[in-house]
Amino acid sequence: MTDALIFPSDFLWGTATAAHQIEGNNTNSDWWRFEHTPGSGCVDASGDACDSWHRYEDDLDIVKELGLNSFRFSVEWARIEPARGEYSRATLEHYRRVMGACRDRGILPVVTLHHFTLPQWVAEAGGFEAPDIATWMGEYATVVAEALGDLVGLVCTINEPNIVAIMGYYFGIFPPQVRDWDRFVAVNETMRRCHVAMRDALKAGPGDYPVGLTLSMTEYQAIEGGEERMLKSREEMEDAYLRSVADDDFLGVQCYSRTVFGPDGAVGETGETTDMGYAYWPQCVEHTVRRAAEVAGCPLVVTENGISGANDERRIAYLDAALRGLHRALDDGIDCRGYFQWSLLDNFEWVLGYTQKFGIVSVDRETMARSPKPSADWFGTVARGNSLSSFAPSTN
Ligand code: GCO
Repeated sequence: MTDALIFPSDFLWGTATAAHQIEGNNTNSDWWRFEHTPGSGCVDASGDACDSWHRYEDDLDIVKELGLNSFRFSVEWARIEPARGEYSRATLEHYRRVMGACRDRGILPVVTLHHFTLPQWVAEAGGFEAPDIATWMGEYATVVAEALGDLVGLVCTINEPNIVAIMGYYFGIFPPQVRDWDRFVAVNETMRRCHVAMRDALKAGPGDYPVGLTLSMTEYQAIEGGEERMLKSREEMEDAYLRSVADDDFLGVQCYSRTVFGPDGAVGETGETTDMGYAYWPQCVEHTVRRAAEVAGCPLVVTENGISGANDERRIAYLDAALRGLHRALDDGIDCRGYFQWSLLDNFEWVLGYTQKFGIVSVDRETMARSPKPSADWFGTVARGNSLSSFAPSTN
């Protein structure tokens, strides 16, 4: 028996999703309104998504059958607090049922409180530029903690605050479609305040569970003359956040690829790319985990990693290479406690709609039938064995 690569005995193996991308009919959110706004650039409206609001037990049965020990999903602020100070007990009870269904299947619920979407009342009041946004998010976290704190396993306060900031306030692609570096920088500062308000609210509530934010990271690289622009972007998108989380229970590291900078900013890829146009770059996991460990200094969890594409063999090769890199980092003593593949299901990929396939399970857009791909079986084998064989798949 050749030496397999063994992961830590209590390592978390899961897949990640998000409410707006899988539940369906999140009609009170800013994204629902954005998707139906001419000029938004949205390819599709989210509509029924994967109907996971109703089919979450089907999803959890798959997670259990694969032998994964955890599942990352988000709860939806727009459903929980549809109007300022008005909380839906029915919605909170629904999420208790989802978490109970996780626990009944021996699955640790890893719950995100904010994953890109806002209630329309918050967006109308200025969103992440509203003076009271940190207070509102802290109060929202208090309500969630009181209702769900006894059932959650890990809590991610804000998913990729840096992406919400850059996509919404600098690139102008996400709501509110602003293109202003200074406002982008200010929103990042606000995001860190919101995270602290939510973290402290959660810690003050019932239950005892790790709390952290999840950060979009990339393997930053520079070609001749690109160093300055690369460092400026990395400081704003990563380092300012990494320096702020030292006292958190964990940091969620989320990465997909690399980003190469030239003198005028990011440059296009010349090698193999995924359907998102990202470089096929599984090396990003080892790189970002090592960098996060060095700068942040708190425990880590890889809370998102994967690729979009119809070629499931390449997905297996990517995941295998990514996990080998993660294992090298673990071998060097880096404290990473889990890996969540993005995503369980082919789902709503924001402005790109249903054109992207990140899932290890496909979803029939008409019938909503779930069909695990070979990558699901491969990933389940890795998770159940808590190990990688010593030989990589031939397609690496
Ligand atoms: C993100 C979000 C996910 C995306 C995934 C694929 O990291 O952008 O957390 O909602 O769907 O990353 O792009």
